[in-house]
Amino acid sequence: MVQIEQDILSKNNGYAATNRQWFDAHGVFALNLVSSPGSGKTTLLVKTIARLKDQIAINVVEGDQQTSNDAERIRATGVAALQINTGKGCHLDGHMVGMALQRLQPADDSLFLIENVGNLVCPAAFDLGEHHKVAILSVTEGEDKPLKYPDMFRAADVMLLNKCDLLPHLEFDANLAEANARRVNPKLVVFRVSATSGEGMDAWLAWIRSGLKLQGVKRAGQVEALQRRVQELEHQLAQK
Ligand SMILES: Nc1nc2c(ncn2[C@@H]2O[C@H](COP(=O)(O)OP(=O)(O)O)[C@@H](O)[C@H]2O)c(=O)[nH]1
Ligand SMILES: [Mg+2]
Ligand SMILES: [Zn+2]
Repeated sequence: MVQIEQDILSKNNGYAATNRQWFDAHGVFALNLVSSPGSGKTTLLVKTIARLKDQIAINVVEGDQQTSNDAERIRATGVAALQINTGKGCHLDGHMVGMALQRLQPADDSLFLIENVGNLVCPAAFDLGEHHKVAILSVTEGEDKPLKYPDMFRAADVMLLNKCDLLPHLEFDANLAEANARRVNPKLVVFRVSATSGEGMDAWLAWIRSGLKLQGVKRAGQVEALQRRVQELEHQLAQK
């Protein structure tokens, strides 16, 4: 069993590495949204897209076991979305995202958003080639979820604490939830948001914009390094 698992994961990592190289070569910023079902991934994506789509080209991959409901919700915003149905599967993998890239053909310097299958367990183990996993925890799920599903909160670089508009009606302790998440991952960046009221969304959008800018700078750096290498080679040839 362990051997099979290792084989599957190492094959997946190969696909993921290819995806990441492609993203980096094109200045595309890729995020993988992971959470339990119903924490608000699709709602957050719709609101995020509505705020960014006039300035940034965006493509979306939607993962669910069945239905294309979420892709339809995304397409209603006017951006391209591809639905992947995993059937019995409970996560997206690197190969699926590679196929989606071929279909969607994202523009250079665009934003690529992946909504993973709602599941706090195995999407943590599957690299899709994204730059960051973004874990969504909603305030109706309990403060202890980062402790119960530590792999996911360790694999993520960002946590969106969603549905904060409901806090006045609940006994949820947002500080405790954040502390629990930081216990498993001290470097976690946390944004408290509400997809429905819009609170906290500015900071999340600013984080996306800066990640996208960094991708552009990295790509420019790659181009410069290549140009320098070509100059060096030409210089060497000229001396022969
Ligand atoms: N009160 C509140 N409800 C939300 C918020 N975000 C999402 N929801 C609701 O939570 C439910 C599940 O949202 P959805 O985006 O489909 O979650 P997903 O399964 O993670 O994609 C829907 O009924 C949403 O309207 C929020 O910030 N506040
Ligand atoms: Mg969804
Ligand atoms: Zn799975």
